[in-house]
Amino acid sequence: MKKLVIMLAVPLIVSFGLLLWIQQLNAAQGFGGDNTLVVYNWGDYIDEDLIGEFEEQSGLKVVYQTFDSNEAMLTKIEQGGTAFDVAVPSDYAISKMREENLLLPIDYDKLENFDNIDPRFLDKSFDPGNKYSVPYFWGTVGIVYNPELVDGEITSWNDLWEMPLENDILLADGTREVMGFGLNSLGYSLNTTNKDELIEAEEKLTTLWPNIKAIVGDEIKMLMANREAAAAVVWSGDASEIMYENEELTYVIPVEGTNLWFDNLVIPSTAQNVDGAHQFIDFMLDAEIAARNTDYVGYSTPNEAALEFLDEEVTSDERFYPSREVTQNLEVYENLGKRMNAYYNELYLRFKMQSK
Ligand code: SPD
Repeated sequence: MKKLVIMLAVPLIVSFGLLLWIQQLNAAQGFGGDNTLVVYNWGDYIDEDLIGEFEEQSGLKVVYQTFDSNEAMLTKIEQGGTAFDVAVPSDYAISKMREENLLLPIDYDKLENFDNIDPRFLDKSFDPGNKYSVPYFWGTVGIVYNPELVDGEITSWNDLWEMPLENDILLADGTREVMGFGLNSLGYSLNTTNKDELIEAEEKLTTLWPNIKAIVGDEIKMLMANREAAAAVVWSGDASEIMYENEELTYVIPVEGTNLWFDNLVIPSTAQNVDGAHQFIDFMLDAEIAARNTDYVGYSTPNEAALEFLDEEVTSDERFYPSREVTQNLEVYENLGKRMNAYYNELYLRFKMQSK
């Protein structure tokens, strides 16, 4: 009996201690608690005016932090040092967070605006029934290019190797994105776990180095808009933003296929302000707010009710709002498990280290 009490008490004391430690750490950093909301989002992924408006409306102080990859976000949340109330992971990262018990279920009684979401973006395999996540933006990975700087039309991943593009290509820095197009260019799945296919993709990517100018983050938009490179592998929303800055450019979903991705709002399990998190998610789901955010960020919204407030020229553009017929042939990243993720990272790092 004594043994049983100890067995039950130890995990409880450890969890309580961890919670206390997180609270103290947050307090020391100047945030956390009932009047604060800690939001963790991708860089360049919100109209920051909306944060101020939410603060005014809710009376909460928003502490806003950004990340530049799912891997960076996951590491920080897994470490547990900061108690984020809302985060914005992508599909496969959501599946991983569910597996690791890092998410709290969404209380749909607290979301008045959830019906604004187009059902097409719900109930995906990474979160059946949307128990833990609410759609934020979606899109594809493809090639944005400047027809004036390229000799011909780019339609496929293999054009990046075959067209005269020496030192003229930028790549968005992401393991899955780069390994993914290497695999797709060979006709393989971007979720493959076949090591021979992965090595072949890495070796093929290495032969692209003479054409690669740089591997970069959010600055890719500014570089492309300023004609610093002829083509870039990017998320569709970045392409739309670049094309807004420079109308010469265009975006293509390569013929071999590509990644279809979904970024969703979630509530991490260490959240200190679960009620505030729901208020924030519901605010972002409001049709007019979502439309303003979409207009500002340039990515594609899953919020059907927001579409009527957006320019039809944008929402009917199949490059950024591809139809079901197109998306059904694209692949969503799967959560490949710890070992395979590490293997993808290892190959990507090896590829990066072979830069000229
Ligand atoms: N600057 C905002 C970038 C958001 C990109 N999210 C796409 C993730 C695809 N896995």
